[in-house]
Amino acid sequence: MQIQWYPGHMHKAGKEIKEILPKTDIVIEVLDARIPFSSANPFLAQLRGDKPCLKILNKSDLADPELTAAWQSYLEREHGVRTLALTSREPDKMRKIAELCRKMLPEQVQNDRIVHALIMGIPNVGKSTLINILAGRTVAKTGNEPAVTKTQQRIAIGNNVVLLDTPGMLWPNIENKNSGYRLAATGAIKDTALHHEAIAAFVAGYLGQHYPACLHERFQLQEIPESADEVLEAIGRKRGCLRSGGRVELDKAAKILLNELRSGSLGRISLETPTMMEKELAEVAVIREQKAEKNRLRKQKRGSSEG
Ligand SMILES: Nc1nc2c(ncn2[C@@H]2O[C@H](COP(=O)(O)OP(=O)(O)O)[C@@H](O)[C@H]2O)c(=O)[nH]1
Ligand SMILES: [Mg+2]
Repeated sequence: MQIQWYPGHMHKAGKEIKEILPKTDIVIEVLDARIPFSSANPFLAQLRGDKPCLKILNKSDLADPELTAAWQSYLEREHGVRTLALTSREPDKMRKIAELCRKMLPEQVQNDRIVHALIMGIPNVGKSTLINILAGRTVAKTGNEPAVTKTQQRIAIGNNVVLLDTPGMLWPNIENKNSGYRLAATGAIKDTALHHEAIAAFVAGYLGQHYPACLHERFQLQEIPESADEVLEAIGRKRGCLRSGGRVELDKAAKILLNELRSGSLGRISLETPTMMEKELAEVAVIREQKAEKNRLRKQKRGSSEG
């Protein structure tokens, strides 16, 4: 799946983050708990350096609690990283963020200094909702549209902690093909009509492998077909998405499956694990190396033909 992010946007966001980072004590990275790898910005870790980082696994009401716990311990293996699994359904728990930020910065607290926290994350992970809950009033616009231009805000959230809301935008993990599917499946990026069926087939195949019980319960599938396309077709058949002649209307089946996944009707489902992430990162590294090698060869060839 091809997702276009303009290099100009990336460059601008990177530049803004570099400017603001020295003025901050801690980074709060908001992730989608269902896809903590795919919803992370791949360059943030690098930009952040050794600045402490609190990773919020947000929308945890929609994620598989067991996998969320696994992700938390995995992510916390990194030095300076702490995690919290949160949901806007439990605003009181969200308000613990300020307290944890201070705990992570003993020096700041000892000297009675204000803690400046930079809150970041890709569109649609629930940043604005979280900020409004922490601020105790509406300071950020929520909704599905990512705001492209936005001015920097400073928001006091109690406990002597001030939030800095990033302008510009962060892009998700797009180098990995599966991450593209997961981002589209969760609604983090727009799915066009063209990709609808492919995204739903990806989800159907994944559910067949990792959540067969959900397919049994929700769609009464007795046997789970081998291929992803067949799973989607079986779902469509069970839901009566039939054309005259008995053919399954796949587009309709796709919409049903994606809607039910996104709304949580299928239950609490996570779409990736730390093991999957490590495997995919290794695959991406190989592809990247192959591309670089091809480029080198092409340049060599050009060089020798010119010389
Ligand atoms: N289920 C669920 N939905 C959430 C949660 N937080 C935010 N949302 C929804 O996710 C969408 C995007 O939220 P928003 O705060 O605008 O995300 P932002 O783009 O990161 O600022 C909205 O429809 C919110 O209602 C959550 O914890 N659980
Ligand atoms: Mg927002």
